[in-house]
Order: sequence, then structure tokens, then C-alpha cells
Amino acid sequence: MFESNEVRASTSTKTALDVLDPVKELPLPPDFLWGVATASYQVEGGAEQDGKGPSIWDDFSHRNPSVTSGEDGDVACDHYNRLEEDLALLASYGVDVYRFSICWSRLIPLGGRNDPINEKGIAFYNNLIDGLLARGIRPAVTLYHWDLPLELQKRYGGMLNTAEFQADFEHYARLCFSRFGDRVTQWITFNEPYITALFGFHSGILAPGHSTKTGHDSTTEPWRVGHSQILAHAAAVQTYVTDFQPSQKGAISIVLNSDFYEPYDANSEADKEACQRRLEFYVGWFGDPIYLGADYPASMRKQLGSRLPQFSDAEKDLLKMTAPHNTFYGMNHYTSQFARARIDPPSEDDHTGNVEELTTNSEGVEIGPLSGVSWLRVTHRQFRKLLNWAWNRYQRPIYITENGCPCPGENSMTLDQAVDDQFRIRYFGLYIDAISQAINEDGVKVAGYYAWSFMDNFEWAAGYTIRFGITHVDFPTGTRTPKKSAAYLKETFERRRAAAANGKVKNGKL
Ligand code: GBH
Repeated sequence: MFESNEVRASTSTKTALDVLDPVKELPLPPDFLWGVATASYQVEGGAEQDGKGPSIWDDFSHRNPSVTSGEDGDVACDHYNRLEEDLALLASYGVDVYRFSICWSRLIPLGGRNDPINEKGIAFYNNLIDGLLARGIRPAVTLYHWDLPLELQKRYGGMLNTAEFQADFEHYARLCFSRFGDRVTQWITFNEPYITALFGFHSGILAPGHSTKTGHDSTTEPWRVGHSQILAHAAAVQTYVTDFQPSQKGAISIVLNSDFYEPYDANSEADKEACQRRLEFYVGWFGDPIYLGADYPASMRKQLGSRLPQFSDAEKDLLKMTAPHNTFYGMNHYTSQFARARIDPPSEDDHTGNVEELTTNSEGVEIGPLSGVSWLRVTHRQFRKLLNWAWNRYQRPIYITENGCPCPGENSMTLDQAVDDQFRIRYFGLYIDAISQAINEDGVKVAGYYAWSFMDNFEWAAGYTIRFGITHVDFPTGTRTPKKSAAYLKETFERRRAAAANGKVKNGKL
């Protein structure tokens, strides 16, 4: 669970660092973009300010404080009230891009297509976007990072009602394109639809907290919720392409996250197939309909039968029509695991493709060194493989829209210790090396990298105990202090891009 997963430093940082590979500082193309990312509920605060309506996260964190470590996002980083300070900080970091998400219930407090619009909410994002552009920073905007207007969950079950949700999301997206689209060149509809479906409607760890324990059917709800996000995404893409893109000229797509999977037993055909199946259940679920205009992967149809919704003829046409307009692949990636084929037939509750996920293989080798959170190990070699997998299957330039880690023991450190984040620096360095190798040695197109996160923030069910920021936030006072990784990112991207410009990379090869 998110909340019980903090890894305290049992060894000194030096020992934790010793187990990591050295960074090679491999070059990147001169036009490679880098930036940092956040999400509205995790940083904004201002939960009831200026007419904002409640989201399912306001409700979930207040109703289930035990699930969120007794914390909520009422204040978070207070980014809503510290906008100027945060803009100045972003500028000082030298980022090319800032990826943030819009809180739907700030713009439309009740969320629906016939509900009133809140101009003060619009004004906040206008100030943010204008402030970025004035500093030469490009906004990359996520429309949905998990904070559905609460009223839509109550009114018709939110994403469980595909037709209503699709229509309301399309209307909300249209509002964003019309008000902000003259200045936004990269749109992301949904952040990690897999996590929304499985953690919101299966384990119940994230809002709205559905699981069998709360009396819901976790054998069907996640697949319905996935279906709704795919169709709402496609409707938003169609709207953008038809009514806005001709004049606004931006790009639109979605962000899919996943681990990469290595076979538990490298000699087992069944385990190798399990890896592929696991990736199809994780990524292909959304990627095949959205990027290929195809049906769900055959492995999913086979296992899930009638529990996996069908696309109508009109929906198939919509997917086929919009697929080519998803011109980039947004990838959130943190870590990897081993996959072992289960011998027993899949349970109705299974969402993995009947695969057991492990951190150690059949020879007792760990997939990678542990970071400051139990689910995240440093697995840069597998990152390179995932880049190849996504490129081969979907053939879209990839933007890494999130990547990062907490340092071991970080939350228990003094400020001086926390800002000296050598473990994070090494993690970034290794993962950026993997991107360079994928580009220059494997021929994969990777166009940008956004570190998660701009600052320590509300880490969902883990509350404030897990810190992913390149900026330290002292939550009681809101004080921001740059960590060393912030300077490292600026310098490493400058060095790596200059190496290419200076001719150290010829014909795309090292
Ligand atoms: C991203 O999700 C989110 O987009 C971002 O908001 C978040 O802050 C960031 O990751 C860091 O967590 O505790 O064993 O149940 C990444 C996908 C899915 C990774 C849930 C952690 C919890 C595993 N996340 N998973 S566990």
C-alpha cells in the first residue's frame, strides 16, 4: 500500500549509492526538451478557494484519513497562492517545459456540461500559462490527473457511466481548448488511465475507493472505467482536431504508465510470454485502441470474455479516425519487476494477465536497488527496454512525462541532508543515459523528459511521507528549498545537448 511503504535508510546514503551503477552522461539531441511535472491535487491546495467545487479526492481524503495517512490536499504546497514564487523557481531551474494538470472542478465546480463555469478558476490557469510563457517555458497540460468533480461521481457514477462521462469530459476539454489552447502546444487528456481503473476501482487505494471491501464489483468496474477513459479521450481528440488544432497547432495524446517486465526464469517460455501478456494488460489495454485504432489486445479478450466491454461500430470508427492524431506517446515510468506465469487458471479478479509480479528472479537476483519507497527500485536497463517496446508497438515519438524517485530515508532527514539528494541525482543520471542509448543505439525516438516532481507534494495515499521533489517543501510553512538534483538536471541536459551539437554524435550514433 502507498501508506505503509516508506523505506527508511537502514544504511547510510553512501552505502545506498554504492550499489548503483556509475552515470555515463551520454549525449542527447540538441533539440531534446526537458522539464518538470506536477498534478493539481498534489500541489495546489486552495481546496475551497475562489469557487472551486469539491473533487473525488477532497471527498476521499476527508472520508478516509486512514487511507491517506491522516493527510489531505487542502493546503498541499499552497501552489494556488504561491504562483509567482513557483514561476520564479521554475525559471531559475532552466526548464523548457512545465507539465501541470487542470483541476476540472475549479473550472466547472459541478463538472457537467450544463453546469456553470467559474471564471476565477479560469483566471488562475491563465495566470499560470501566461507566467510560464513570459519566462520562456512551454506549458504541457494534463486535463485529468485523478481529481474528478465529486458531483459527477454522485450524479451518475462518474466513469462507470460511459456515455455521460464521455459527454461531460468532451465539454470540459472543449472549454480548456477554447480558453487556453491559443497558448498550449501539448495536451494530455488522461494521466495513467490504468491506475485510475485499478487503484480507484479494484484495490480502492485511490479515489473513489471502490473495491470488493466497499461492496463494489472489482471483476467488472475497472474494465468499464478503462473503456470510459478511452472513449472520452477519443472524443476530446476529435474535438481538438476538428475545431481547434487547425488554428492552434498543438499536439494531443494520453499518458500511459507501466513497469517493464523481465522473465522470472530466463529460460522459461511461459515466463517470457507472461512478460508480454503483462505489458498488454498494462499498456496495450489503452495503447492498442488509442494509437492503433484497434480492439483490446487478444490476450485480454481471451481472459476477460464478456467482462471486457465491446466497442460499437460508431466507437470503432471514432478510434480509427482519431488514432493517427495522437502524435506522441506520453510515458510515465519509474521501475520494473519480474513476471512469472501462474499455473492455475486466472481468477475473475485478476487484472495482470495471470502473472505473478516479483522483485527477485529464479536465481535470487534482485531487479534493482531499492529507493525510498517499497515499490520503486532502480531499473534503468529495463527502462531502455520499455522505450523500445513502446516504440516498436506504437511508432510515436516518446515524451517521458514522469520519472523520478525518493531517496532512501528522505522523509526522516534534516533539511541539509534532504537537499543533498545524491541518490536521486544518480537515478536521474542513469535513466537519462538509458534514453540516450535508446535514441542513439536503438533508433527509438524520444523527444522530451519531465522529471517527477517539481516539488515534494501530496503523494496520494502516502500523504506527505514520500518525497519525489527536486525542490524540498517544508509543509508546515510552505518554504521551498532547491535540492541539488535541480541544479544537476539543468547542467546534465546542457552538457548532453551540447555534446551532440559539438559533433560528438554523428549520424545519430555515438
Ligand atoms: C505516478 O503514478 C502519478 O502519476 C503521480 O501522481 C505520483 O505522484 C507518482 O507516480 C509517484 O508515485 O504502493 O505498492 O500499492 C505512478 C504509478 C501506481 C506507482 C501505484 C505506485 C503504488 C504501488 N503508481 N503504485 S503500491
